Parts: sequence; structure tokens; C-alpha cells
Amino acid sequence: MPSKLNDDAITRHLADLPGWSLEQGKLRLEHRFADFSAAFAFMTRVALIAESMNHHPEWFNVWATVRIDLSTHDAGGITELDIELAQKINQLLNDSPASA
Ligand code: H2B
Repeated sequence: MPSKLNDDAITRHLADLPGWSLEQGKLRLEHRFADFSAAFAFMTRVALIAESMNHHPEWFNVWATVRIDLSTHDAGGITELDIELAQKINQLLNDSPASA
């Protein structure tokens, strides 16, 4: 289990994670897609990655908008696992940016 990152480390990682911010001790991304199908296709891709990492997002979807909060529950904070998942999510968005 990776250990909790301190605020300095989180800030440094955020510089390389466009779209993400620190909200109440979690990494947060909110993204608006073209429509529900694009949003849900993205969520499906994230779900498969999350399952392969055994590291799962907290998320919220309304029609074309998806909000994701990442933290490591077992560690009680943000760890390298959250950074890794955020990087993979950004890669997905770069590969198929079906944004509005
Ligand atoms: N996801 C996240 N975000 N944090 C965890 O601590 C976590 C997880 N733990 N997915 C995993 C599953 C754990 O509960 C199982 C038992 O391995």
C-alpha cells in the first residue's frame, strides 16, 4: 500500500495533471462531454482501468458531465495510486477528447 503524499508532493504532481485540483483532500476532475453517450463511454473505459488497478474512483455523472474524486481509502489520503489513475484518465481524454 503506497503511503499518503504530503501537500508539497501533491502540488508538484498537480502541475502535470491539467484539469485536476485538490478538493477536500481528494484529486478532483470535472469534465463535460458532447453528450451522455460520450460521458458513459469514458466512464466505461475508466472503470476497466480502475478494476485492473484495483483502485476505484468516487464519481458523479449528470448527462454529459462527469466529476471524479480520487483518494486512497485504505491510506486515508492521496497516494501515488491516485496520481497514476489520474494520469491514465488524462491520457484517455487526450486520446478521445469528446468534450462539449
Ligand atoms: N479504491 C480506492 N480508491 N481506494 C482504496 O483504498 C481501495 C480501492 N481499496 N479499491 C481496494 C479497492 C480495497 O478495498 C480492496 C479490498 O482491495
